[in-house]
Amino acid sequence: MKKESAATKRAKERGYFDRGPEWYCEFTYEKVKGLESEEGIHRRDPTSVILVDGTYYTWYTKSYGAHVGFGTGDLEAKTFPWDQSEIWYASSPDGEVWKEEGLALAPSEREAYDDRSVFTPEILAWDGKFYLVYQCVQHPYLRRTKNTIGMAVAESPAGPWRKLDAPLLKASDTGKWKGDSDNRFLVEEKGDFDSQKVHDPVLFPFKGKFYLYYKGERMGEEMYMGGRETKWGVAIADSIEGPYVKSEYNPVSNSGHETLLWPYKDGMAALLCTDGMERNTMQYAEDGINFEIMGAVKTTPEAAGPFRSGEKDTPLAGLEWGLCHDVSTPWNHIIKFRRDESLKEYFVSKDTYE
Ligand code: AAL
Repeated sequence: MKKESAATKRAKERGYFDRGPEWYCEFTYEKVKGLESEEGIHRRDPTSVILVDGTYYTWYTKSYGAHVGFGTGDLEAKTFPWDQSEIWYASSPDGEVWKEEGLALAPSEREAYDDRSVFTPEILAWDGKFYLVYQCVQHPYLRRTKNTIGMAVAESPAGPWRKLDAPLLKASDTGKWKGDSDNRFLVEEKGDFDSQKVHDPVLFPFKGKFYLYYKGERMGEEMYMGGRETKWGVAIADSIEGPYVKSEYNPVSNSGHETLLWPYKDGMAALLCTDGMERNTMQYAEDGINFEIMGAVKTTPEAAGPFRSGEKDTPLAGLEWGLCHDVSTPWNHIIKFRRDESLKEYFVSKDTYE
């Protein structure tokens, strides 16, 4: 009886050699005019790209000036590139040349849940209206600050935007800090995967309801096999403005950082990036909850917002191109990614022989 290694058994169990390259791709990147790196300004975390009456639109985090981090003693000091941010939007006739149109959302008046920063948006065009979901921070912004997710609604991409009165989603109330120092790693109890932060919201109409996927960050966060302890969750609502109820199956990923999902057939496809043992894997969940690994890629666009083409007959049709950010330079800026098809020639498909 031929002996089999664990790797061979695993490949057989998971059907590695029964599949073609349909879940594999690489990416190319290019600068886009109008959103290039600009001294003194951060532009990052772009939304998906939507096409409205022949024009492309995206929304993104915009902030001004350098950040100084925490612990300065000045509660007004900018902590992160995404602190004291606004959400701006841009339009394009072709996805290549972009025009910064202006402000979409600013933080609210002091004391509001989003009075410090509004950032990391995502967009959904639904039933003739436009919905932005985004991260909110209420002053002061400390290491232990818990953030929320907000929603704003408009009749047009140009706004005006109406913010909901209360956050759409909050971090879970399941952890317990240890002591009073502003150290987010000192905990009595870590709590759930989203016990400190709910980040990177993205909203889909799905199976007759609304699915709000998001990244959770945990109090007392640690580093495991492939990076930070960041996982995705989903909250589900019957109506688009909520209430959103977190799935009892959360977390729905064990890895990943910014959310990157798109509809495929009757389910949800995903590409996990940056953190965790399953980073750089393509995943699919027919039910939108139970994701299975479908493939692995070399690299991923960071904080990607794919063009929402509506195509969903092939696994990567929803990932043809889009915008993402480049945070490798002093001033974060937005670039374009494109799925690289040229590699297909390296895959010898079965019908090549016949
Ligand atoms: C982004 C996102 C969230 C984080 C920070 C700004 O890429 O993951 O928004 O808070 O980084």
